[in-house]
Amino acid sequence: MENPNRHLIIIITTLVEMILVFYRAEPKSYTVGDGEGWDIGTNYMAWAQPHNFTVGDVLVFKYVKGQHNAYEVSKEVYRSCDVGNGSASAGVLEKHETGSDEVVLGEARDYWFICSFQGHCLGGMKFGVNVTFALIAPPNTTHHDDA
Ligand SMILES: *[C@@H]1O[C@H](CO)[C@@H](O)[C@H](O)[C@H]1NC(C)=O
Ligand SMILES: *[C@@H]1O[C@H](CO)[C@@H](O)[C@H](O)[C@H]1NC(C)=O
Ligand SMILES: *[C@@H]1O[C@H](CO)[C@@H](O)[C@H](O)[C@H]1NC(C)=O
Ligand SMILES: *[C@@H]1O[C@H](CO)[C@@H](O)[C@H](O)[C@H]1NC(C)=O
Ligand SMILES: [Cu+2]
Repeated sequence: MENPNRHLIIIITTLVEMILVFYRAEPKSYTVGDGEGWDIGTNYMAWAQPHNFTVGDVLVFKYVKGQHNAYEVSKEVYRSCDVGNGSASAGVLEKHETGSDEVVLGEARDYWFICSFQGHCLGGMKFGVNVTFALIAPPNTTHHDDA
């Protein structure tokens, strides 16, 4: 005998799953370094590490304009802290220098950030983030029919 509520249950379950998916996908804004902002003396790799960044999230760099900057760079420049002549071919992809930079993580890839002021990158103003699609790990709904 079929449970008359079966279809209702399926509809509710589907709605709940959709709500969860949209909730997970909602972009978040992160202030780099939290209350410390973007400055010398903070371990930014340690700051970034526990976060799961997803496409659409925003990084906000807060610092005194003219004393720091936030360059998005290649992995090589992140490693070496050497921005060369500062061009794209030297590995500098984007320059943010307003003191309140909102950087949208628009793609699912690695992003690398440094401050290009002399000694600041070597002093720790550098980190990378792995940005993934919000839906890359949906609830495990693997079916076993084809086993
Ligand atoms: C990040 O993802 C991992 C693995 O899916 C999870 O264990 C961890 O709780 C997540 N961290 C945050 C801050 O959501
Ligand atoms: C900047 O340096 C790169 C190599 O790092 C070079 O390919 C490029 O031509 C240089 N650009 C300018 C404008 O000097
Ligand atoms: C992202 O993850 C890959 C694979 O785990 C790793 O090789 C890479 O260094 C990570 N990038 C960052 C910015 O942590
Ligand atoms: C999903 O569940 C199946 C069976 O329960 C398991 O073998 C598989 O490893 C799970 N996948 C993930 C990503 O957890
Ligand atoms: Cu700096």
